[in-house]
Amino acid sequence: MKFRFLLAAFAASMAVSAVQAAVVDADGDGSYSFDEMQAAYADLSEEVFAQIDSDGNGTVSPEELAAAVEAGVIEG
Ligand SMILES: [Ca+2]
Ligand SMILES: [Ca+2]
Repeated sequence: MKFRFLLAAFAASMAVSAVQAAVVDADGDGSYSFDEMQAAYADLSEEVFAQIDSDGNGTVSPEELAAAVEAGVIEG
């Protein structure tokens, strides 16, 4: 049971680090702007970006990015 939990946590951390490798926070502000996202996803549209930016503050946090990948909105 505990092993299963550790395995799931490990898989989750792997997924997050893969996402962080795909998108580079070029200005180092801790979140991903449309330009930063588009550098990793060349065909990203503003509609999809707005969908990923679930709190609508204009930037994508690592959590929003991970959620979008998990939901299949974008590839990790
Ligand atoms: Ca940034
Ligand atoms: Ca946001």
